[in-house]
Amino acid sequence: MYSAFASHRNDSVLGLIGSQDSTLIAAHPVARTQATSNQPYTPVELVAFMDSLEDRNPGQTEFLQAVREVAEKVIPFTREHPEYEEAQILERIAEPDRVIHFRVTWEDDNGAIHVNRGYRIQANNAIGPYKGGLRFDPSVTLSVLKFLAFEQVFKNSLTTLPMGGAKGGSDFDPKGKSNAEVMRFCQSFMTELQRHIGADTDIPAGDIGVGGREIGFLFGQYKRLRNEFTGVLTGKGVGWGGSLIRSEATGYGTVYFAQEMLKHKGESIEGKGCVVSGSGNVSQYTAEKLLTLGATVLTLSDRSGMIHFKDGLTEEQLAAVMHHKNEVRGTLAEFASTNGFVFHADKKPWIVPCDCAFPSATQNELDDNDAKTLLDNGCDVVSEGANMPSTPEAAHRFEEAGILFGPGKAANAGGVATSGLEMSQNSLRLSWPREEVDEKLRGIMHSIHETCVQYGTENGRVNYVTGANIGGFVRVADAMLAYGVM
Ligand code: NDP
Ligand code: 2IT
Repeated sequence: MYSAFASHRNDSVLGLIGSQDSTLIAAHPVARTQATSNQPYTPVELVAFMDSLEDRNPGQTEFLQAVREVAEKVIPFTREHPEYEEAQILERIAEPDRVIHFRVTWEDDNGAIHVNRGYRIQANNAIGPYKGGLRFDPSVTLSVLKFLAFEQVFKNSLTTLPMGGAKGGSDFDPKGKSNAEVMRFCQSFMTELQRHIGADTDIPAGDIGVGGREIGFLFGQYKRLRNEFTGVLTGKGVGWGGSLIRSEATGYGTVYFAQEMLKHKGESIEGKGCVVSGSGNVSQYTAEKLLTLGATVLTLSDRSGMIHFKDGLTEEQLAAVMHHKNEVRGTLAEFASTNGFVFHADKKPWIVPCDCAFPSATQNELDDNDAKTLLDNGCDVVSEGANMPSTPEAAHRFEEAGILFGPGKAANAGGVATSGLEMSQNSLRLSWPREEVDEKLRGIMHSIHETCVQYGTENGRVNYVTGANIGGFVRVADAMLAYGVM
């Protein structure tokens, strides 16, 4: 019986049974109540589980959303596998092992002092040391990082590599800061974080607002404070312990996953019209791989709005966008105006008719209306480069439509998988050639697809949300069972 969280609200389903709600009394434990039209049936156990979780984590909307998506799939599964239910595995995964919260004080170029918040959420290390990115963005909150750390547990499990789940970051905004300011912030951040991480303990990497520049400053400070050159961070430069293909890996992997889904249906990505959101690391290499494979890239976007490349993005144009975003650190609005592109301020790519969509910017960037527009326009492949970019309503709509919908924890796992390969190379003290890393990345994306097929095939069709959530859960759950009660 769900849920064994220590505190229950009085009006939870468990409380309702035998008291106020006759529908639920009659329904418990097998029948289901129905939510809004495009949502799946809600088992009573799910309501109880989510009520308890909400009591323990009030207001943590992103975290609750991420856990709910997993619980919708895992709770019905654990009813058929009572060993997981009895051991309260899902409740245990939904409570991070450790939440580290610290002050980051730094000085700007004018000598003014600033205070930011730093975090590291160590969610679960059942199958390997904690592993996951760092995000520097003003939107960072405890809830956002807890959702990302929770997702990471399942994603890392799907890669088959030995990595637990974590996430960290700060509400620091690198935009508009000088290199020296970013350096001082990173040094201050690492001065505290270094106590909590290590090559066999917890290995951070990049995410939104944390790229090669930030990883350099962070790694340099770790090395200075600890006097050791170890694989404590991934996404390092190739000349100082980084892996070839790591920069490209998330975007490439998201396209490889779309290829796998299409191949399973007897189709190919060649010639498909694709919309890509964002114009950062993941979006850039998603676009690059799509061009290499003969697909057409119709859009890129950022916080300022969207460019619609009516004739398809060219390799030269992509190189120019990459220079503008990575070196100039400017907006797409500026890029469009200096390069003669029509710019759609504050618009998202989902209005552009396409075959495939690659949401690659941030969480909840694609809502129910956007999903409806995409489906109405004939889009039948969605491969999520970002973490949780589709709102629950949008994700349910894709699932119900039966399109090829690869959720982030499967589709974007190529990034962390290649981080795992970087860790292996660091341990071996050697570097693998580009082709070898790319081949391993392809193999991992293929195996994630196989796992989704294994756990997500329903009536002859693959539900990738079901497959990814259950497939990711089982490996972590089995390890936790082996360790006993802790
Ligand atoms: P970057 O910082 O390199 O790029 C982020 C892009 O998304 C930028 O174009 C940014 O716009 C845009 N963006 C961010 N927030 C918003 C917002 N609120 N509204 C509109 N656009 C926004 O980050 P990454 O490419 O590394 O990460 C993108 C996504 O992919 C994230 O969800 C991340 O968690 C996920 N991811 C990243 C992995 C990695 O290896 N880097 C691995 C797996 C998932 P602007 O340029 O204006 O800032
Ligand atoms: O969300 C993610 O998987 C990442 N940001 C990459 C994490 C990593 O450790 O490479």
